[in-house]
Amino acid sequence: MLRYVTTNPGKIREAEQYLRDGSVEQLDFDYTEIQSDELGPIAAHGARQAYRRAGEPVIVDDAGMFVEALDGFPGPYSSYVEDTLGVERVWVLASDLEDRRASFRCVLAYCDGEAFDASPDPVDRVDRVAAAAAGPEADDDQEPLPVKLFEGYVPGEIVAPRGEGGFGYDPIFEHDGTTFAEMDTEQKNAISHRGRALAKFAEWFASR
Ligand code: ITT
Repeated sequence: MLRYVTTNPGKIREAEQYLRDGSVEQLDFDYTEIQSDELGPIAAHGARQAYRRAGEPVIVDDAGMFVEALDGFPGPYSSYVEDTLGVERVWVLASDLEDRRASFRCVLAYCDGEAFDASPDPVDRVDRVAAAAAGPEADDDQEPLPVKLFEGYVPGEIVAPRGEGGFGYDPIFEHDGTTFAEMDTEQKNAISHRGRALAKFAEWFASR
């Protein structure tokens, strides 16, 4: 059984459209998020931790909204900013900007304890936490758990909140005139960062 490791049921609703027939189940495990300016290492570290916990194939996804004129803020800190500032105040901050271009990005990390072929999608082989714990005397030949990464991106614009669907930043993210919160799951998946990453993953996973 494939476990989608998240505390966010919204992610599961989206993932189920790609991984049907009860092949994926939520594992509500709040893995420790390392701090990084990039989503990939955060997701990869979460996948290693979750795999060690579950002992079964796992998917972890790390996502965020990046506002261009704010140098990508909140980006990898989207979760912290949603919990502290709140999404409406992110809009208030951005409403002063002339350039309101933004994007959503998602990196989906898969780990089942086995090795992978390289490309086309990157394989994260650097177990940063284990390396830091082992210190400078670490044995460089020791293979960390490989994690396969699948990325998705969607451009859009930050707008005043609209819509009741979705979760997180969806009400303030508009793509082609419609916010993600005004779309149903199928419409959002067809264009979203997570949908794109899931489509790549589902195709690869089917042949694994
Ligand atoms: P897990 O870490 O347990 O999976 P989370 O919701 O914290 O749950 P992320 O760390 O990936 O997931 O999300 C970072 C933030 O970005 C968080 O505030 C989410 O609400 C938001 N977010 C992620 N994907 C989103 C999406 O598709 N639409 C809107 N907001 C999203």
